[in-house]
Amino acid sequence: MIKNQVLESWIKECATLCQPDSIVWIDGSEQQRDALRAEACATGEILQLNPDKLPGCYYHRTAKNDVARTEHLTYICTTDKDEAGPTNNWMPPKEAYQKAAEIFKGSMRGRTMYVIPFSLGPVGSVFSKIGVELTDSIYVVLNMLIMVRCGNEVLEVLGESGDFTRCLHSKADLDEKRRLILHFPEDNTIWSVGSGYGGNVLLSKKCMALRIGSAMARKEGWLAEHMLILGVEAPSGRIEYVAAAFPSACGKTNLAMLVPPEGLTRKGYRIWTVGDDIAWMRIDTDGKLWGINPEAGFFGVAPGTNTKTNPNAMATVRRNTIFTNVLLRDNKTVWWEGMDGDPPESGIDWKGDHWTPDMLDEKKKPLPGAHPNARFTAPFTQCPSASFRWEHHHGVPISAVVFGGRRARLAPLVYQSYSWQHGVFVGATMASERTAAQYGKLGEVRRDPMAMLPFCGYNTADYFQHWLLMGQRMKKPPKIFHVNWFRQDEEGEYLWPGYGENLRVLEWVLDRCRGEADAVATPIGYVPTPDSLDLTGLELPPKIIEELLRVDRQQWLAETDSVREFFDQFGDHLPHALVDELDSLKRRLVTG
Ligand code: OXD
Ligand code: MN
Repeated sequence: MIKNQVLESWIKECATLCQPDSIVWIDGSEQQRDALRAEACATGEILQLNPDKLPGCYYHRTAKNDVARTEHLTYICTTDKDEAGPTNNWMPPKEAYQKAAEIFKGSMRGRTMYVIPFSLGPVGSVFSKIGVELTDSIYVVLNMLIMVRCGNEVLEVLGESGDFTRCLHSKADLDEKRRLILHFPEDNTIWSVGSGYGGNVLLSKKCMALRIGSAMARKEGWLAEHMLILGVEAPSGRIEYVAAAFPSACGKTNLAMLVPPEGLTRKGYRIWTVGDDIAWMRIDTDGKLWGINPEAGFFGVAPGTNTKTNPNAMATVRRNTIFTNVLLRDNKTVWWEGMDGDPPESGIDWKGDHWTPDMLDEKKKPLPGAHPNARFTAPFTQCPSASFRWEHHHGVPISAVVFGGRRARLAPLVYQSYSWQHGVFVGATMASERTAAQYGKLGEVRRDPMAMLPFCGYNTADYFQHWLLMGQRMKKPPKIFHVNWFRQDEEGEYLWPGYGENLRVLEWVLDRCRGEADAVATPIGYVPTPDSLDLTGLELPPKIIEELLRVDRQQWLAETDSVREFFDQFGDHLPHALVDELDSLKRRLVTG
């Protein structure tokens, strides 16, 4: 095996700090994986599920205080505070290393330190980056073996001198007061301590592929985005690809795995999933944008997933899947709120307590059996709609970029930006309103530019500038659109049926990219003419369609004030081009 001296001495350094009893290299073999599963079953860290009904599936519960990403404990650690920008938590690197080292010190005593070499992207592709995660959690190892390409083949590509992202993780004592998720873009390093929850500890995902990835992408001239990628196959056999960004909890995984409604399936439409969460995109020699999904698995939210909302996800998780914080049924299968059929008569809930469906919480609401952020970790290749180009070292050409938010009134079903620069403005001002089911005040608008607010590894205003520059470097940039599946009527009823029907909107988007669909120019962008959307088989009264496509000038004028307020926090870093776009929008709203 080739030795990489930098890697070896970094492992030594981390071992001196954490003091594990032993060090085990993850080689990517099935034998080693099976042995680790057996060991974790023996300690109770995971539990094997019913092998007849869920072959190769395992169950895990996190600590009760450790069930989601902890944004308030997540930091970008750069020498200069300005570099992290106003929307990130910041800590100077020296202080961050010192604070975390106190927690890491001796944290692996009595434990094994696993060394996981991994590749984000197909091993050896120009798109790909190598990381190495050191962790004291077998659960993390087993998840990483699904989520990314791991093992010896990655070390071969790393070679003697190759660079890699240094990812150090220890569960330590899982004390929330001793939990930190630290990113050091200047050192290509991530330190995560005190958590065992996926988003905080599968360091390839949000930490490397997005936070460190976005900082690398800026330096090297590419894009690391919180986006799904899907291919739409038309009846002619032509496949075109869309990259789409939505804030968390807006149905990104569902859209990525969309099953066309019956009418469109009969016509010959088909969706190919390339990725459901992260896209890395580069400009190729043809002057176009090409993208890959750097991951190899899905880490999806289980509650709400069923054969109507996402039949492909249900098929994906039937085998070789790790379920975290769902309800464990008496027959050693799993259940979650919003799954098909009736709830089981009893089971063990995500906290490990006996559960029956009639139980109430302290607010007299039904006691959930699964945590609302319960997850499945499943191999990408098990998805029935998995794209045959997923492993392609060159990725797929991106025809359209789609931004989406959850807006009850403001945004129409879909609109197209006037230019790349206008599209960047649309992405930068993306927002969602909180629904009754969410934390915070009902209707409150949360801006989440490009769905990257919690994931941008540097100053978000500089990130906008990077997007603008990327557009200037492309001969044929993708067209940029905005969608809103969540528009409501006066009674709060959704106007658009969503799910599979969203393909009708994607059809319009791709037709526009080819210059083949009609639209009307409005102050906010091009909106479909009612008959340019293919709505055959969908009984939507014309009045509803009109309402879905309506642009209300007064509401949009109020929106421009809120955008200005949002922009103000970035001071001098905000690109002038975005202020120009805001001024132009306002002018079009007043005079257009
Ligand atoms: C996720 C998220 O877990 O966006 O993918 O929160
Ligand atoms: Mn995500």
